[in-house]
Amino acid sequence: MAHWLQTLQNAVIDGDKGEVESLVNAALSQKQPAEEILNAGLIAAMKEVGERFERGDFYVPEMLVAARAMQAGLAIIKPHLSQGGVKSAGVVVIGTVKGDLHDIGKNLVVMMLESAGFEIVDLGTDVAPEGFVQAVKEYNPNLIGMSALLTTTMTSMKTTLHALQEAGLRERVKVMVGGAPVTEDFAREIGADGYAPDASRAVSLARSLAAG
Ligand code: B1M
Repeated sequence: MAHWLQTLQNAVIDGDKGEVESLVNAALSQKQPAEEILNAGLIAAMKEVGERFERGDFYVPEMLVAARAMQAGLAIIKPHLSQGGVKSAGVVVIGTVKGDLHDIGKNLVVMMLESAGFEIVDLGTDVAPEGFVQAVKEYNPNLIGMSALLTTTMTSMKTTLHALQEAGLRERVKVMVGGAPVTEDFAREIGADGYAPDASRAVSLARSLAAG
């Protein structure tokens, strides 16, 4: 692995926000591709953070500072991922489901969808089924996107789909789901319209769902 990537990963893992910011800026000024900084630098580092947490080498505070450092890096590369000036590809209401506070992956999906020309209504984290229902009434989106990072909160996706059905809104929107524990099978089982394993595939899925 290139030395600068290893250094960037270490800075995220150590939760050194200032160092992450200066390393991302330096990489961009050396014309390193934003996608490589994102995937091989920031995302790879968060994977390592998760593995350390699983092994018991890291606790919640370390995860939290690493997440803050990653978000700082994301904010810097955001404009470099955008193509800008694209006409609206559709409206997406998106949120992390009830009980779940993880938002880095969801924010990344938002960023990529924005770059692809979607208008986004971001409901944030810990969004109850009623929150999604209300947003469909208010914004009349083409799509709903739900993110979950915990096995315990995945079930809230099913509850939300049920709430949409109950409110008579299910036919009005397509629903896509994602997040580390979510699978294609799970998506099918709960009756979602699609599943994407990462942010770039979320864009192709959103395009095909919005077109259909
Ligand atoms: Co948490 N956490 N966490 N955590 N955390 C995980 C998810 C965990 C896997 C760590 C581990 O044990 N290895 C584990 C879950 C175990 C499980 O349920 N299977 C876990 C746990 C247990 C917890 C707590 C319960 C810990 C505790 O308190 N004891 C607690 C729960 C809090 C809550 O939500 N109620 C908790 C808390 C936290 C922090 C707050 C400290 C922090 C989150 C900060 C934040 O998000 N603002 C945190 C972090 C950082 C993680 C890890 C380390 C990293 C998550 C991340 O940001 N990944 C994570 C371990 C891991 O995932 N390796 C872990 C990077 C991100 C780019 O990837 O989110 O997967 P991801 O998103 C991807 C795809 O999944 C996909 O695209 C994204 C980009 O490619 N995607 C979608 C995501 N959403 C999508 C939606 C789509 C389509 C694609 O369509 C709509």
